[in-house]
Amino acid sequence: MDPRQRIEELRRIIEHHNYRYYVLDAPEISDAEYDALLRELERLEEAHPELITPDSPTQRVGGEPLAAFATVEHPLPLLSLANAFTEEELLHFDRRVRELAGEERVEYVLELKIDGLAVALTYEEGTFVRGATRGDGYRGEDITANLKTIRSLPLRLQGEYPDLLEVRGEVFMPIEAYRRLNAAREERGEEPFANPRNAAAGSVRQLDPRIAASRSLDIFVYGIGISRGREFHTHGEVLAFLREAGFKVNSHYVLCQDIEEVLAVVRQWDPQRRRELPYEIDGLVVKVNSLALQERLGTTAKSPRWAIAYKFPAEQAVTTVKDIIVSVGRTGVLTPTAVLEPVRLAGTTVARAALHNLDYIREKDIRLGDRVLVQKAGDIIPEVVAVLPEARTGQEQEFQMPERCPACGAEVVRLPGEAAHRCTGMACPAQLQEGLLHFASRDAMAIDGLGPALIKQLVERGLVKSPADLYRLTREDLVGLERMGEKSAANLLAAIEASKERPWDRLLFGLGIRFVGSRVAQILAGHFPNLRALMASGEEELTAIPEIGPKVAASIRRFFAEPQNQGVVDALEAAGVNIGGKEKKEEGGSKPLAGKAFVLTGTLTRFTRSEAKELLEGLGAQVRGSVSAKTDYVVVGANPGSKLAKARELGIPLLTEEEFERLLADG
Ligand code: 1X8
Repeated sequence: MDPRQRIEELRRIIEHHNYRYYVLDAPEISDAEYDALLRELERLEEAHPELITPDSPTQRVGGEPLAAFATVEHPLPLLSLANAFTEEELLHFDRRVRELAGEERVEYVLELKIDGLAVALTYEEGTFVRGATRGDGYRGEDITANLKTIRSLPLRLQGEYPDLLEVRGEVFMPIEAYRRLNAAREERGEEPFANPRNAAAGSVRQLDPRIAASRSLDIFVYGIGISRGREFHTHGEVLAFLREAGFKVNSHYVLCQDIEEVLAVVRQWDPQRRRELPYEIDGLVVKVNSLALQERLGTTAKSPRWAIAYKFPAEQAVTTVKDIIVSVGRTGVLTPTAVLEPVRLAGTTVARAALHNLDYIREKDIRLGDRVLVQKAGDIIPEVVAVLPEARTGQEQEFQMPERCPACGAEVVRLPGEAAHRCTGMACPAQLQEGLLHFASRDAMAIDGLGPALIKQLVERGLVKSPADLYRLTREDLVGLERMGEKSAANLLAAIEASKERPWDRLLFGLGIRFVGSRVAQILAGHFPNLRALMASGEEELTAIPEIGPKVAASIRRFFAEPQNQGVVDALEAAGVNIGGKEKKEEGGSKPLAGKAFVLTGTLTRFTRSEAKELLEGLGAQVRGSVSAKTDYVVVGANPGSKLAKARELGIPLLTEEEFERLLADG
């Protein structure tokens, strides 16, 4: 068969099975059969790259990460909905609609309000061409690449469709996927998302579509913004059309003859029933069914007059604050938590409530022993809504933040303008894993092979209590750890040994001083001959450096004033780590590439990407992730990506690996 024909056929078949699986939840073939079809298509497209089209199912998971999201102007604004919190307010909405319409009775469609992220999807001639976030309603971000990774989103429409179609919907993360994602994040020592909504928003805002692809996002569509070439008369008709076109439309919508019927259905959505859904909803949406009437009612500046969101009352309970405890997070932030007399709430027993920070506690005037009203925000994390002052006995006690870190005893500081109290100890056990990961990271000491799982083991077994302990590790310490053989142990020890010779600005960055990123560290290393000289400098000397402001200077002073941190520096120096030489670093003279911007694409044979970056930066150049008009040179290795095309388009000088080597040698 002509490959072109077979490719087309495979695409149709695969998208059909996608639809069966992801939209209808009714697969017709096994995963293995599906994979075989996809592989056949991939092979054919590999052999005939000229036949690849953006709407091919192989193109769902995009290639290169984006540098930034483009802004998209919405041709028709995405408005927010007015809210109703009581049945009374729904009746009021209905009265107003009927008044403006001059009608006795108005039909409504009642739908679920999905707690996710509003998006607009544009289809031209039935092909998905663009997806955007709501943004401020008028302008959003182009998240097409990330949306394509959602398997229930059709890349091509089925049946008869308008030539131009803009549909609206809500991207969300199913609760089960959210739980799995958070469990995996905690496992890796990453901050969990606070709720599925944030997880969905965080995933959609990833510049690398491969990350979005790994996140199990889903989408319900619920309306049309623009339809050119096809007319609809009722919202019910719109929903039926969307379903036929291949979209995932939530099945819980109900056509109601009047507001009384709406109220009856609203009452059916009790907390118990809500909890049975595999995704979160934050209310119900009531829409006028007739599109002609919608048009007549029009919109206010903020929201349509023909729709309203009914928000469920939060489930609340009254209990007592038995204690307020403080935990230290991985970044050193002290977080107070209320320990509650256990109480049943929204299907679970609640014994803790997040208090966030001291301002929050003072603002609500929460004291130990208080009777408080608690609720679940977004149905997940309990929070204290208010104190019941009438229940006070006078025995309640004001809470004080500890002055010393409960995990390590180092000084606790709160910076002006910040809500958080932080521990300043760099060997603080609460921050140790995160601190070590940063210390070993590519732009710091670049210790290859020292990843989160290994760090976790080293810390848990008490082998490493500060970054300096890394330099005391022996072969015997390492073999016997999970997934650690003789060879990897030897490699790791060699990598740790090699890191002793890093330029001292990288060590400085690796210490993890607040506000000292790698650029600030480089600037400081340009002004001080070594770490000791920096440690001995006063705030005035620091702020005399043009790029160093009072905030950074104070942070540096505070860091080195902490005995725990001085101890770590002593131990690092004793271990033989380079803390800088005697002489002040020459600036300018040896930086022949100062101010030049480089981009690397493809694989180099004689350097890893980070080596090439390091060499270039050593000569004063900047290495950027994407090509723009400001790029001076693009270094092209084997199998270059789209950056090469972009560079050609912009006429940016290209360097082969040989030319690049010569440049380094001459520099
Ligand atoms: C927002 C939402 C709407 C619907 C569901 N979930 C949402 N988050 C719906 O219409 N079923 S409508 C909407 C809006 O207009 N801002």
